[in-house]
Amino acid sequence: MNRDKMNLPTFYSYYRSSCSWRVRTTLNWKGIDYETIPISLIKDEQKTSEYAFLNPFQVVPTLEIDGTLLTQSIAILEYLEETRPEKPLLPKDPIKRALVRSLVQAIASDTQPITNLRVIKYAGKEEWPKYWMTYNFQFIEVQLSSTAKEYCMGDEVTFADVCLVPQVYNALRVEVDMTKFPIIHRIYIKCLELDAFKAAHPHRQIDCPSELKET
Ligand SMILES: N[C@@H](CCC(=O)N[C@@H](CS)C(=O)NCC(=O)O)C(=O)O
Repeated sequence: MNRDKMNLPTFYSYYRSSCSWRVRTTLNWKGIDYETIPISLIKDEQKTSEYAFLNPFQVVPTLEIDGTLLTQSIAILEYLEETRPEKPLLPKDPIKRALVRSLVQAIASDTQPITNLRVIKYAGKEEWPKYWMTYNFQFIEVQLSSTAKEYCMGDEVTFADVCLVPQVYNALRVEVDMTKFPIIHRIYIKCLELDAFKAAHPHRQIDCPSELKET
């Protein structure tokens, strides 16, 4: 292995994980090259002792960068923003930053955790993720009606978009009726025109099954 390859950040992820997608988009947006190590959630590889050593929460993603292991996708996003401020994903204005973080929390704290694999399995109800995504999207749509233009926060791409896109992908998978959320859906389509989001799409990842794979 050549020296450059050895120094690349290592990203432990699963192609369909929305939390992994957030980090992939940010790495791509900021032009940070990295190597992916797939962790299959279907095979429960996140629960093996080898992986738990890297990530005590036994979830993806984990990013090894700058000689350290980072867990929790939002902490990783913030770290990348602080250490690689070029192509920022947080606005300069403190009010706009707070609004972006509010949208991030609405997705990363209020929506994704209650629709995560382990929660769905425990709830044992087929309608569970669809119900909670629909429920939370109604409030996100209201908030976006006052902040969004082309993207979630005016015309700037921010962490709000980075978090929204994978959540919408998940919502579409469980057949949430997106006609109820025209702003969210419009932003999803718009973001997927951008290279950083496109390249981070689950169907373009090395662990994506061949029947879903896109190039
Ligand atoms: N708060 C964590 C959540 C991570 C998380 O829930 N990851 C999901 C995939 S998006 C996972 O690994 N689920 C496996 C499981 O529930 O066992 C983060 O943002 O990194």
